Amino acid sequence: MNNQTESNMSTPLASVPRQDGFFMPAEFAPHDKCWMLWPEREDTWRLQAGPAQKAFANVAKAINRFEPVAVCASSRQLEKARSLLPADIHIIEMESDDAWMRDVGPTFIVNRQGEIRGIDWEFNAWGGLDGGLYYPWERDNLVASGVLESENLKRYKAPLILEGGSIHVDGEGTLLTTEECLLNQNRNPDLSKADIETLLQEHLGVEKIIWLGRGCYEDETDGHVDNLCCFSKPGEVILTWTDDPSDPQYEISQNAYDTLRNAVDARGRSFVIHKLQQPGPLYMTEEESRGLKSDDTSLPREGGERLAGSYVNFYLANGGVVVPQFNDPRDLNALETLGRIFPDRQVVGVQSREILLGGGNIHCITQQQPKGIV
Ligand code: KQY
Repeated sequence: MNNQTESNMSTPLASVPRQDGFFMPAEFAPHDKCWMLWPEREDTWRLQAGPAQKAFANVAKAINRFEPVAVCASSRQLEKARSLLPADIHIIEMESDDAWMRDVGPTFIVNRQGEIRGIDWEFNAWGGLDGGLYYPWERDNLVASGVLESENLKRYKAPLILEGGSIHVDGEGTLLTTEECLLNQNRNPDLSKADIETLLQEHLGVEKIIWLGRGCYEDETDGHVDNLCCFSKPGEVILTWTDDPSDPQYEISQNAYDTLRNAVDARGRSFVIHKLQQPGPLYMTEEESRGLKSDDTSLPREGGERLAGSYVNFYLANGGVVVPQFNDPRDLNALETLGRIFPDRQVVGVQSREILLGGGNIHCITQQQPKGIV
């Protein structure tokens, strides 16, 4: 059980990870396990979160084929989570404000001696009172330390508001992010671009930061990179794509493509860029919106709104790729394309529209804990 409060949190380390020899490995490096949270918020998840809970359970089961999964659930949801998850998935009692482990969980870092530690970023619900998605978010802000405590891992507290979905690394010194998110005035208004680069370098052990412009069209996170573009291996990236010039996503993806084509990574390599055709466009239906509880502490979700659907929001498990599926004509193309990009991994699709309705997808609800490197 984990009942994290600010008063019982362990003291963070006084140093910074790079100075201690720690860096963030890529998602495609081997994992020890995958962390998730259990959805229950009725203004994010329709119909008392029932359909989302089934979708989260299906994601957990798909990942569990490749690596162990730990799911954190509130005391009110322990029984429900247990009834929908197989016995070999570990359930841990933990409070949170919603279920986005990528964004509220720790970023795990490793050193060359096989030790693992975690970074506890500051979290403000994707923008605080200036465009954030709900209020309050204190319980979310305690999840990273709760996870690290339950694993008995040392913690660095980073002086930066940052969600895990806003960064991707190649494990060889390069980081991908978007200006729309990390330079947004609703995250770290007092820090310059250079200050943010320095904090990323000191905490993640990266040398080179590739700044893409905007994230996916209508992405409510202010353009998280994990919905737009990710590494498939050092020197190779996958970018969400559309060939329809009348779609606002066209210009965004084109722009990211041009930036990537003209960039080199930390080791001086030019990028191989794989284009992954987006689904849809997809929209929330009136019926889906009616299933949500409305509340003045969170963003209203209306029928007819465009959803930021993207197949790039997949999770790389040990030997597997767990990919969003939307019952869309492009689903199969996404599975085949990813199968060609990752010939040594098994590609598994999971229906995830219910997760998308909450504003994210499979990558956003998961967080890999790497194996120590020795
Ligand atoms: O992109 C992600 N990493 C998270 C999406 C969060 C959406 C909140 N409603």
